[in-house]
Amino acid sequence: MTTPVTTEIVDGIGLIRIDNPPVNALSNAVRGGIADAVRVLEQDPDVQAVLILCAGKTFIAGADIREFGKPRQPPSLAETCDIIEGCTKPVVAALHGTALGGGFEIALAAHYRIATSDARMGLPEVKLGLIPGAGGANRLARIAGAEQALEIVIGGNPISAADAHAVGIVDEIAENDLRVAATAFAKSLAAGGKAARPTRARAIEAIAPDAFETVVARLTRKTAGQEAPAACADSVRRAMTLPFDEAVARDREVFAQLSAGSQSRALRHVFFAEREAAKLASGSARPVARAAVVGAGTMGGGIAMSFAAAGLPVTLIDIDDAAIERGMDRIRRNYATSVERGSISAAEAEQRLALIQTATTRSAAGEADLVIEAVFENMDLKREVFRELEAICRVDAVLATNTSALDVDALSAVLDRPGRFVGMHFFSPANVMKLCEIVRTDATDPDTLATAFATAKRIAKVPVLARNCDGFIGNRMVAKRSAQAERLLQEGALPQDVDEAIRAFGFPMGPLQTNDMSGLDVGYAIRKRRGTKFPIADAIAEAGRLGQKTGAGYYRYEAGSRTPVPDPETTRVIESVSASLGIERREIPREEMTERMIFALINEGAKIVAEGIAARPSDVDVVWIYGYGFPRWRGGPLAYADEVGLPYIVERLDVFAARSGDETLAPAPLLRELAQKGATFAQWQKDRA
Ligand code: T1G
Repeated sequence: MTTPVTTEIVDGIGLIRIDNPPVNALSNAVRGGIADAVRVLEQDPDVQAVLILCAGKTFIAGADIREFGKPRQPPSLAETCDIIEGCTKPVVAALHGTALGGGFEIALAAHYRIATSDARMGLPEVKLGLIPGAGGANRLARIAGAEQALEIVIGGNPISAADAHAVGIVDEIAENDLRVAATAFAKSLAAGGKAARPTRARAIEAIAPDAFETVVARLTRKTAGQEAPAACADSVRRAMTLPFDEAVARDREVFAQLSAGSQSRALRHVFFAEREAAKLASGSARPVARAAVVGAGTMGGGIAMSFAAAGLPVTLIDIDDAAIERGMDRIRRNYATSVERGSISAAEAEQRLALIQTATTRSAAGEADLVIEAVFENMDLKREVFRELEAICRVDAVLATNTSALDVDALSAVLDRPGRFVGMHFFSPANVMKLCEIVRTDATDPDTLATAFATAKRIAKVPVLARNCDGFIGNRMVAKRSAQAERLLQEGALPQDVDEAIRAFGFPMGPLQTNDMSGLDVGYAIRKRRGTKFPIADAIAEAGRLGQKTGAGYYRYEAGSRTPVPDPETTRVIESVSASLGIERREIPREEMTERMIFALINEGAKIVAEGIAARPSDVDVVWIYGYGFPRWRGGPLAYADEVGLPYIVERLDVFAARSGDETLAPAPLLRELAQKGATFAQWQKDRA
């Protein structure tokens, strides 16, 4: 078996080279190999300094996430770091690519760091529900100060080599070849008689307690419900107050607790789920150098902005100058807001605007490699658009629809070459939301699918494959939650109760508040078309309360404000509908509200995977996390169901269905079957892979 760690001595420098594709993760063999290599080189009289560097596209990107929960051989990562730090000869870490998590901890345990200018580094453990497990916070605080340590450990976002250099984390930026520059750097240390420089011996730059707490408060503001961010803050706090070894020992205990907990399990699940969802079994993507979007409304404009943000030229097409002007105006206002907020520079906004061309004839789509239709949700109109696009576009151009509600097979039937047609369902606001459901029809060919996937990734979206059905994956499930929200209102809840039950679960917004934001006329029109009735939602819309845009919906809104305020007028409408339905209103416990809405989602998710609408349960989780704000640390609806236990969910759904007479709440056959077998969605997915 080849070893992932090799050594070599060149001109008095002991090189430790790690080669463990794809990302040089710290497997048992890598940790042990580094520790052994340091020990050997330390003893070698020919070696004056030690250099750690990695093969492939990156420095060590962290612990091996697949090994979590499995038995580990010594040395632990903390021990490996101690051995590096304790080396009596200077140790240099040479960083390229992404030095993350345990990889960055290794680098911090080295005495010096040199990095390529495009290297990035950080401690993303918080995003996996963890704290740095091998003294990362303690060493980082000593090198860069407590405040930087808080930013990096709680924020979890990597920083650039230049920023790391500015705060003293990186000692030198390699101007050209990393190995050459790092060897020269190590030699200069040896020549200058520079000794080992153990990080643990350095003092921490002080920060006043109130200033510390202010930074913690800012960084943890949006992390309600999660354990890891506060644990990360505690780790930095301990770095300042406890002796090094004691602080690291406590870190290791906390790390062990967190990694055995449900939140970290959920977050690790999502890490792999989103990578799995983005993979396709077949097809090769065609290059996309220019896109076109037909329809300059809110959706079309947001999609065009996503292309521009990725540096891809896009033509935005609508029927006349007025429509284009309205669309471009909205786009310009969006950019102005981003510049104001500092999320992009004025120059970047200009560059992006310059990539968005406009046209008032559909023939302008002729140059595009991929065209996305985003016109009004009307079958006849869309069919007409696609018939025309087929005549205009090259035969190898992909034709995509952004429909969220129409039958994509029926749409594709108007084309002579339906193989090039696919659904690309973006979520509103499309320039912000990451999810893109890629909907295949019975005729979509593999290359078309691959092109849609590659394009979605290129514009920084998370693509998930769906098959055709009413609502695809996400909206089909959301409809079940909406139905429960309506029932809860009829039975005794008020909008603020329903929304709070969902927010307390960890969603950023409740369903009714969300409806107010998107406009209550949308759902009303869909229900009318389908002949379904939501008596309370209908009564509110019929009263002209269409949500934020009319100043009132489920809530009322002060002029210019988006803050929902509970409204006695809504209460009156709700109570009168309950009375007219002959329902005696009751106080509904919060837990029941949460369970009815969440379990309804899970139940529909089970039907969706059983029917093959979603390729796997973890895809449903990705859809909900990226499209609907499902709390990532709960893993998505189906991972959450596994965590809660399927028998409990079946039992509760049976109770809810019996009590309400609502057939849609009866447990899905797959859910019942898995529960009876004591199985999980995760197992079912694995068995079928
Ligand atoms: N462990 C195992 N597999 C990993 C991995 C890891 N740490 N990182 C990536 N992979 C796999 C990934 O699943 C994919 O596999 C392939 O590598 C390429 O990844 C003790 C607790 C490094 C920026 O959180 O952020 O250290 O799908 O498609 O876009 O304190 O991967 O091909 O089979 O994402 O070029 C901390 C996680 C761990 C880094 C590269 N580290 N990784 O992005 O490629 S916790 C992380 C990333 C820790 C210590 C602790 C990214 C990347 P496959 P990719 P990429």
